[in-house]
This record gives sequence, structure tokens and C-alpha cells, in this order.
Amino acid sequence: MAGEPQADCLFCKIVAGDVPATVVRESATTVAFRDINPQAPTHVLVIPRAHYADAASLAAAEPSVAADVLREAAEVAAGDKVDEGGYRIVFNTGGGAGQTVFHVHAHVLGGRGFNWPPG
Ligand code: DGP
Repeated sequence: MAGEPQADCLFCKIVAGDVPATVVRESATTVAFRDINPQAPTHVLVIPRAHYADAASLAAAEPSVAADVLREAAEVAAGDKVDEGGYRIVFNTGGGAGQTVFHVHAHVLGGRGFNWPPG
């Protein structure tokens, strides 16, 4: 069922504590942890505890939790002191855009310069 933990989902396992992660922030509705393959000095993933495949599914079902994810992303950037230099929040959505884990996650990237358009 939408929002329920999925047995085969890596990020549900991180939420449950069954897979280790370097957690930097937690809230009632979200968990933020460092990416295992960082693409910038700060590279943190912010996820809802509830399982939704992508940002659109989360926003449709639980818009207040989608807002929580964005608020936590900003707190991560401030906590790592990358907010003043500028940072990027990315939701890869769908395999064609590079999504590989189908539990919605905001990438928070900072601490270096970024190009536009993105690769
Ligand atoms: P995406 O390609 O947008 O679905 O991003 C998935 C991210 O998840 C990718 O940057 C690598 C990260 N990742 C994959 N497996 C693990 C893991 O076991 N632990 C952590 N911390 N990050 C992971």
C-alpha cells in the first residue's frame, strides 16, 4: 500500500535501521543521511520515512511531508554551512533522469561550484 514500508526497498531498510547509514538529521517524518557515493563535499539524501517511489507520488499523497523534505534539505545545507555559497536540491525522477532507488529522495549537493544545464 502507498506509504507503507517495502521489504525490498533499500531506503526503507535505512529508515528501519536495518542498513547502516551516516544519519545527519532526523525528524518525525524524514531521515537525512550522507550519500554513499558523494558527488560534492556535501551530498546528503533527505527521504520521507514513508515509502513513495518519487516526488510526484509523495506530493500527491502527503504534501505536508513533501514540504518537510524540502525544509530538512535546507537545514542540511545550513548545518553543513553550504547555504551561503549556494547549493542544489535534486529529485531524479524516473530511470531516464538517473533515478536508481525508487524511494523518493532529495539530493542536497553543496560545497563546490555547479554548471547549468546539468549533465
Ligand atoms: P538516484 O540515482 O537519484 O536514485 O540516487 C540514489 C543515490 O543513493 C545515489 O547517489 C547513491 C545512493 N545510495 C545507493 N545505495 C546507498 C546506500 O546503501 N547507502 C547510502 N548512504 N547511499 C546509497
